[in-house]
Amino acid sequence: METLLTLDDAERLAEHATTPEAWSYIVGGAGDERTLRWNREAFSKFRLRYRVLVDVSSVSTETTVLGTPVSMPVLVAPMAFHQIAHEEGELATAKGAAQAGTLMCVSTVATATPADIVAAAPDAPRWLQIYVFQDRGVSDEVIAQALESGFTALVLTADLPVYGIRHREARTGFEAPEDAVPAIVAARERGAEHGGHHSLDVDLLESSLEWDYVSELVERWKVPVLVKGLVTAEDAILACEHGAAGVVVSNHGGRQLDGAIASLEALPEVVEAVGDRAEIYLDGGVRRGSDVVMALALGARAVLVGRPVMHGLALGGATGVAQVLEILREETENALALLGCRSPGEVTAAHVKPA
Ligand code: FNR
Ligand code: LAC
Repeated sequence: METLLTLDDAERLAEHATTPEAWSYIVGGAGDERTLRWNREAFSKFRLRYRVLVDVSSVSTETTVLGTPVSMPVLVAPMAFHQIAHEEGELATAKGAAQAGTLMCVSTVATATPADIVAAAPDAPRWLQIYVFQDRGVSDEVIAQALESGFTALVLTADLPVYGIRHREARTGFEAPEDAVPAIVAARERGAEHGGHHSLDVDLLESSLEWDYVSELVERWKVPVLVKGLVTAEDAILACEHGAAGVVVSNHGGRQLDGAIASLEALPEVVEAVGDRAEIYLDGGVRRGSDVVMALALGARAVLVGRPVMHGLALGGATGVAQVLEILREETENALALLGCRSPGEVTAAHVKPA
């Protein structure tokens, strides 16, 4: 594959490396795609206050996430169906993330089992994203297998009680590769009916979940639980009260409620409400190292990136994923140095102000 300079390069080139159907699913947002745009635009609503004459001859992007060491404050966001981008699917993503030294959050609706993903890159850190099937046994089996294979945390996605309205997918007629999704195959084997009118067969998923499910997860599985997909202080406080070890400030990459607040704009209120009771993560629209440090300055411990990873995967499998992540790592290192910081831990609220 050709060498990429920026994440935007990867996006531009990846369009030609995928089918129109897969592309519509990957890049699309909900409704008029306002939130999708706002996620990106929000990074122009704050300005970095950099400090000078700091010895930055040695800068490291390394940090920890829930105690796990990673090469940079950038993780791979959970995304469904990696096989639509590359035949090796999640196995390639896992290898690419491992090569870049960072953590992959694996989707419940991955096109590979947790055990196979671990086998592809055994020594890399991993979290499991959870969607709860109406047949709870399906989710429990995925969780049990992931934890046995060495996954270290559960990330409950809370912003998909129903599927967003996604016109791009509808127009191309994208269909999920459901037969290649072990969790969906298991749900069928256990008698679930095919609902079939969305790309993700969300009729299989539970739309009645409430906060007590977070405490249930915490008590049952005895690993840290994060709640992903909240954008308010109110919900962040509830997450803490129900035992969450972390929250991911996210609007699902603009794929769910159109008109929802940009994730970066929601970050300050969550940071203020949570304090040091839980680790705070952010995703949505992160495309530059300068975005990463801005999120850190606003109080995130790390960010997750979604679509750019799919773009890298489509372009070059594991190598493409590693290249995209390495671009972000190098840009983050550069931004840290120019901000006057030697490590992510040195970035503070004083490094940012509203535009
Ligand atoms: C997602 N996202 C997602 N989230 C989740 O919790 N479980 C999932 O299975 C998926 N699937 C999924 C598929 C695709 C193709 C995309 C693009 C996104 C949302 C994802 O985790 C994350 O919140 C956003 O992608 C972040 O925004 P950016 O980085 O794509 O702008
Ligand atoms: C999506 C679901 C699967 O955003 O999370 O497409």
